[in-house]
Amino acid sequence: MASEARKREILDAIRDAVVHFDEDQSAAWCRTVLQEGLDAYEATMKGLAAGMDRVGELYTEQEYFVPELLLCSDALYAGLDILRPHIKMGDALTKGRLLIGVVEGDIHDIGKNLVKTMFEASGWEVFDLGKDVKLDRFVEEQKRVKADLVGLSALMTTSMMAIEKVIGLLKAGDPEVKVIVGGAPLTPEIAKKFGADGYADDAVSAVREADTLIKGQAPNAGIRPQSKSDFAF
Ligand code: B1M
Repeated sequence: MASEARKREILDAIRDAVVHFDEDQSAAWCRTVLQEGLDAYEATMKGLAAGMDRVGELYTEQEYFVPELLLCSDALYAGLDILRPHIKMGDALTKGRLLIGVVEGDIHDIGKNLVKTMFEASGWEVFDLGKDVKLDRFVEEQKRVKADLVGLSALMTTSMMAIEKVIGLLKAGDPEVKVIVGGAPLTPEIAKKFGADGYADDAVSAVREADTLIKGQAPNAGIRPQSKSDFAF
């Protein structure tokens, strides 16, 4: 097992590979994670996602622009492809079916894909509608799939307004449907105001929240204040 210093070195190298949009290095260091027995989820969050946090800062500082963001995303995915099959959830949680997508007007799907990965790693069956999903499509697909839970993601203050509309449409069609929401601009308070049943600020807590929700708690019972990760505007 790697020492703490070696672990830090590996996580920093993954983060830097994402920041410097170096796909080869990202993949190589993620292979090192597996070879040296580090936790794949920790490497995803503290290496790959941490890199994307730094990229967000560079974008805000106008050091990076949209083309760099896209290249950094490619580097993140090069590493995630290697780590994803090794991500496991430790707890024995309730299994169910999740329908998930990023709402209309929003093409940010990295966070949604991490949430999807954690649900799959926990044994859930996931129906992924992708990104920039038309509001009606959530309703149509939910009628078809009859998932235990619908997950809505948004990364922008503008696009998150669509979440309230989707929840309204979903609940008009089926008042019993349970909806969990997340994404950097959302908070537990906004989630509650939009009529969501659950909220989570990261992929692991999303699975835990889902567990609480489908065990038959009252609407909004799952929503409680959580710490927000940094969200740079
Ligand atoms: Co852009 N972008 N982007 N972007 N982008 C942000 C979001 C922004 C905050 C950057 C900034 O200004 N500082 C800003 C939004 C500002 C606002 O809110 N108003 C922004 C902007 C403005 C834009 C464009 C408009 C830029 C332009 O074209 N001028 C454009 C939008 C186009 C559109 O969507 N219509 C745009 C485009 C892009 C790229 C395509 C280049 C790229 C996305 C690539 C991709 O996703 N495939 C991109 C990126 C990479 C970012 C930043 C830098 C990083 C986002 C990210 O992937 N984070 C972002 C800045 C930032 O966030 N600091 C930014 C890493 C990821 C792991 O975290 O997504 O938060 P996150 O997911 C977390 C949690 O939020 C949570 O769990 C996840 C894992 O822990 N979570 C859930 C997410 N969904 C959940 C669902 C749940 C539960 C939890 O339940 C269902």
